[in-house]
Amino acid sequence: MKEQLELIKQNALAALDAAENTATLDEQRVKWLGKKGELTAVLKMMGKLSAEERPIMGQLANSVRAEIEAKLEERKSALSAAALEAKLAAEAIDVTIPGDAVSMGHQHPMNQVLQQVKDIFVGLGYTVVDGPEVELASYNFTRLNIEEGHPSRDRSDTFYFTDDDAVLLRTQTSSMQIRFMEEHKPPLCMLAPGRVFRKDEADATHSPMFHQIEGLVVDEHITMGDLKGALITIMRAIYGEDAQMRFRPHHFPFTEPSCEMDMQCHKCHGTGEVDGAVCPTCHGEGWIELLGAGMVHPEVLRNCGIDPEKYSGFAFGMGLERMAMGRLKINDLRLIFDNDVRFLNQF
Ligand code: 2NL
Repeated sequence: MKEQLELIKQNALAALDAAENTATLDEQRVKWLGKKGELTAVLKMMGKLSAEERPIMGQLANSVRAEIEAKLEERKSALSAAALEAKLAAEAIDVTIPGDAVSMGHQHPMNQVLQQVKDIFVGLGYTVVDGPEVELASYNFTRLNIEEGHPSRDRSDTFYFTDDDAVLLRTQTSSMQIRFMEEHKPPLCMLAPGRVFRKDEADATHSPMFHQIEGLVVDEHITMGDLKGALITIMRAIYGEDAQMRFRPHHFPFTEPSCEMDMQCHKCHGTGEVDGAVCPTCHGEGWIELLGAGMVHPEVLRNCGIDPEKYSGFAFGMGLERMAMGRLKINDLRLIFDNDVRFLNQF
């Protein structure tokens, strides 16, 4: 019996030493120490021993069990340490490997130009205001001295919401300036940039939605000279100190007198020719139309509760896309709205 116990001990310890994972370790535990295990089988034979032998063998059996249990514990912790080691090695992250570059977006080219223009006007003391795109015809047309029946109010040109043509998508940001004059009394100096809507088929120079920037200054003794001075200052800030401009007489219902301002063509420098051919940018004109402006019509001031005998003002309006196209040399308006990153990334 002593030999049997010695054999169990040697075999068990050797088998446990050889166990490569916790599953095998558990099988071995059952095999040697379990209810139907080798050690139990030997213990069952204890009854056959003499009274003197029994405590000696009992003690030996207990020490064999204790040794096997100790070995089990030792192997268990060795295996779990090895498993942890392997897991750590497998999941190791090299924090020094450069990451995937995140490509940063940037402001849309049109918003870049808008921001520049706003900065310049804010520097001159203008207040930038925003307002509703769904507007009343009263603010969009009537109070701007655009009478009912005027061609610009035509249903084929304007997005109306109601059958009585009272509610519409604003066709110009002037509606904001009317609202501003209702709330504020002169002196006032404001800028109204925003989206406007007209029923136009989209082509290289038209879009049913585009952006406008309008400005308005009202105070005592404001003259056409102030208008010209303001516009020349602003255009030099945007296009450079040597920018050449000209003013031409024009007509708007909401200003009197009215004018348009042209910028000398940056491509042909006013000659209308490039390499002996008609300039592709200004089509031989030598000038590019940039904005409309004028002295606020007395009727418009009166419509806003401002006394035209005491106050006068100037106003101007320009298309932001047209401005961006000129500044960034973009030849098709639709590119600005398509938002193809191959286009946007060029700016
Ligand atoms: C253009 C012309 C213009 C105005 C807008 C205006 C606003 C008020 C009173 C008088 Cl509240 N005028 N705005 C004046 C002249 C021209 O825009 O061609 N825009 C793209």
